[in-house]
Amino acid sequence: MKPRILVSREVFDETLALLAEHFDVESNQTDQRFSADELAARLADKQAAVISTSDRIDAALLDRCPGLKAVCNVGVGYNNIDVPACTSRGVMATNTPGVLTDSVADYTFGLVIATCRRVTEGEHYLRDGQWKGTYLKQMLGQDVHGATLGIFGLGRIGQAVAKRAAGFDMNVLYHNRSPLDAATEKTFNASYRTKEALLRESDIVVLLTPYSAESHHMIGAAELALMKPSAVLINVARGGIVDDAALIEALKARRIWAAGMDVYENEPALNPGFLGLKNVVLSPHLASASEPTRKAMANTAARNCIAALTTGAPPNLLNPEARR
Ligand code: 8YV
Repeated sequence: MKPRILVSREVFDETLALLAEHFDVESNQTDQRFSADELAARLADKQAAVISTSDRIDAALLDRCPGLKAVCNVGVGYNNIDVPACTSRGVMATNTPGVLTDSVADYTFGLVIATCRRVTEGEHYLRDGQWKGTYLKQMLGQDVHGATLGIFGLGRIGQAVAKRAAGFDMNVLYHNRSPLDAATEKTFNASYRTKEALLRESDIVVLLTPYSAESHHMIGAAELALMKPSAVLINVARGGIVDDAALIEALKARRIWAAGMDVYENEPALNPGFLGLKNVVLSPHLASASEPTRKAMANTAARNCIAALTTGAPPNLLNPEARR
């Protein structure tokens, strides 16, 4: 009898076909997100799950699913998974690093340009019938080329963004918990700064750090007050890294020039204070959403699931100590 698994959100047919070679698959192709209670009920008789980054895997759920051996995220961020709780119960947890790096870096640069050059504001202006012709001082923006780019989190995606910045002749600063080695800094032409110095010196601040209790509200009113009034903040990491209410106040008061957001606190129920502002670009968590990349993510999660229940050694295992 094949192991039984759950695919908690809609995936591609090729992903389902790959999984069906190994498992008895229950899949949520209607893509209606399960409540915590329904997710636990559906996992109660499963050995593994391919899940989305919006599915919360915590101790309470795991205690209702004693047969679970692996949870496999379709995504690189895994703050939705209580990994220590998985480990203590012998449940392997995996993610999908690498396959989405360039798509997220591309989108990040698109959000930088759209925010600095007011692309979406211009489109709304035109669609609303306000455009009566061009004039010299119309919708003036900030230049991206030659600007100082400050990256919070110079990991895989941050380094891909730094590579793209070279093409725009940008000065790249970064902040990590500790400085990278000189060779890596040289490769990406990036200079380490403390958090405060990066905020003060950057024209464009890009957030690419993982979400954790440590990074919760890493950017709040005090940090926004350090930024230049002409500066732009870009969040493509996770909702919660920015105190959205503080950001809204800073945007209203023009304490910073603009923001580009792809993730939000309590998404999809983002703070309604964003909706009336013109100096913010809002996108619905799309940074990895190219078709090839989302297929690669789903298939990577599937291969992690297959390996977890066959060899016990999934390629992207977050908690090796959980292996039984
Ligand atoms: C989402 C992401 O997972 O990879 C991540 O961490 O945030 C995104 O790629 C996306 O919503 C996939 O479902």
